[in-house]
Amino acid sequence: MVNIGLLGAVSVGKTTLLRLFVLYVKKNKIDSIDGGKSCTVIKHDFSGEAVLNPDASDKETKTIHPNRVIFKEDDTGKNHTLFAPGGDRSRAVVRMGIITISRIAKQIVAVFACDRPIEEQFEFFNDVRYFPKEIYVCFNKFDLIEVEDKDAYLNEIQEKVNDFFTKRKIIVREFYRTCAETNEEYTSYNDNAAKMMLQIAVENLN
Ligand SMILES: Nc1nc2c(ncn2[C@@H]2O[C@H](COP(=O)(O)OP(=O)(O)OP(=O)(O)O)[C@@H](O)[C@H]2O)c(=O)[nH]1
Ligand SMILES: [Mg+2]
Repeated sequence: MVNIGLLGAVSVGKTTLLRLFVLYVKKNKIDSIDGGKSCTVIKHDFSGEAVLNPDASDKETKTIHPNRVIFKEDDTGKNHTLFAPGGDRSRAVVRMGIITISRIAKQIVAVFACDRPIEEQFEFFNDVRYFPKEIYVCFNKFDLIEVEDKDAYLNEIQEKVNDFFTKRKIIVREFYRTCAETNEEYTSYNDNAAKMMLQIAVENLN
C-alpha cells in the first residue's frame, strides 16, 4: 500500500489529475499505456469540492477537503491511495488538509501549472513543513504553454524547480510533463499523467 499526495498551489490541476486517473482505470486505458497494467478503482471521494460560482455556465470548483482515490493493482492485489488536498492555504480548513496529507503520504508529487509563473507557485511549498527526502515533480497544463518551443521552456523551469528543492535538501526523483484535461491533441500527455500516478505507486511498494 502506497499513499501518494499531490500537492501544489491553487488550481494547478491536482483534482483534475485524480479524475483523469479514475477515468483511465474505469475505461481500462491504464492497461495499455507505457508501463501500464490492469487496475480497479475501489473508492473515490470528490465530495470536498465547492462550486465557485453556481450561476456560471462552467461550474469551476475548488477543493476544500482532500480528494481521495483508492485503487487496486489487479495482478498483485495491492491497494494504493492518491490524495489531493486543496491549494488555497489562506483558508484554515484547506491548510489543515494540506498538513494532514503531507504527513500521511509517503510519496509526494509537487504539481506546478506550466501556464503561470513558477516563482509564485514556490510560495505554496515554503509553507509545507513535512517533506520526504525525495519527491516527484509534475508540470501540468502542458497544453496551455504559449511559447513555440514547449520543451525548451520546460527545461528552463525544470532547472529552477530543481534548484528550489535542492536548496531544501530535497531530491527530485523524476519530472513528469502532463495534461490533466482530456485533449485529443495531447493524448500522450494525458497518458503521462496516468503513468505518473501508477508508476509512483508501483515503484514504491517495497
Ligand atoms: N487546459 C487544461 N486545463 C486544466 C488542466 N488541468 C486542470 N485544468 C483546469 O484548471 C482548473 C483547476 O483545476 P483543478 O483540478 O480544480 O485544480 P486544483 O489544483 O485541484 O485546485 P485546488 O484544489 O482548488 O487548489 C479547472 O478548470 C481544470 O479544468 C490541464 O492540464 N489543461
Ligand atoms: Mg483540487
